[in-house]
Amino acid sequence: MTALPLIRSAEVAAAMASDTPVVALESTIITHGMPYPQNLEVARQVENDIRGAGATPATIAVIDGTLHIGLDDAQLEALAQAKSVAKLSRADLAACMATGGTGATTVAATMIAAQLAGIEIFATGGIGGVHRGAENSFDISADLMELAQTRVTVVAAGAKAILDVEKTLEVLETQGVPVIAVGQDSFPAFWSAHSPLKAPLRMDRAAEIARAHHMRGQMALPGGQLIANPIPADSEIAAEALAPIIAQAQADADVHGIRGKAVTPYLLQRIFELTEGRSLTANIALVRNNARLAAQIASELVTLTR
Ligand code: PSU
Ligand code: MN
Repeated sequence: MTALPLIRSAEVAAAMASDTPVVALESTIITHGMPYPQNLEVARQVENDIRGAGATPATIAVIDGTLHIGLDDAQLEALAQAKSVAKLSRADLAACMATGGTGATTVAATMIAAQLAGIEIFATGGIGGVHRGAENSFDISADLMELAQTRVTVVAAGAKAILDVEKTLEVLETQGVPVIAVGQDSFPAFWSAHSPLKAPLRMDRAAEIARAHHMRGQMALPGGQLIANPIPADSEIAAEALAPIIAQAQADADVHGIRGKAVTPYLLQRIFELTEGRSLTANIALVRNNARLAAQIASELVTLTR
């Protein structure tokens, strides 16, 4: 039998060998979520935020058929500059690897890769969810079903208003995914700290989040937790300011017949244009904030499992 083509970077392998905390990072946010060169700066910054908080970053991507757990700077740069890199979710990951392809991993695919590599905590910006109009399009991100079956805790800034947030929370509840707001009762709305919806659960400390993750493992419950960490107040954009912009982006997507995997990247790019870059500034602040919290959770988890 041939071995699974999975390689840990030297930094990640050393961290895991010495039982120190590791945080997984996705790569679709680099290739499809932000424009070059900010995407490269952010990828580096987020890695350094995690190192600064005492953990080791493991950015995940498929390069020439190999699943890489941790990228070096040249690999990060190549991904950040690449045009037309595949966006890999659960459905595409194995096929890409089997055919020697190169692709960026979404939340769902990054969770699968993290679990294969033995990494339990993952930081990102926003997860995919139930799109507006899903009652007609059936567009529901595979990220939600992944959270139900793969035991990785994902730190995100809630769900963005390009999604139907209420339906997204309903699907997560049906799938048995704990949704935990950090330090507040409301479910955060990505670019804004608060949405009108109450989060099902609330925790105020990284140690509690780590304990809940560990408890699920002890109970052999499959699936992860969604940690909804609000954007720092000084970086948020008011929901009222964004509402018309999101409506415009959605209308443009409909006019241009954008479907399937292209929907999320299209909306993100359109909102970036319509806010003249303000959406990106906020996005960067919240991803870095999530990375720091994920590093703390990973550190707490190490003390529980050592
Ligand atoms: N939301 C963001 N930024 C992103 C994504 C979502 O704010 O970059 C990416 C993530 O990789 C996520 C994916 O897993 O989009 C979801 O895509 P889809 O809706 O096609 O499942
Ligand atoms: Mn979709």
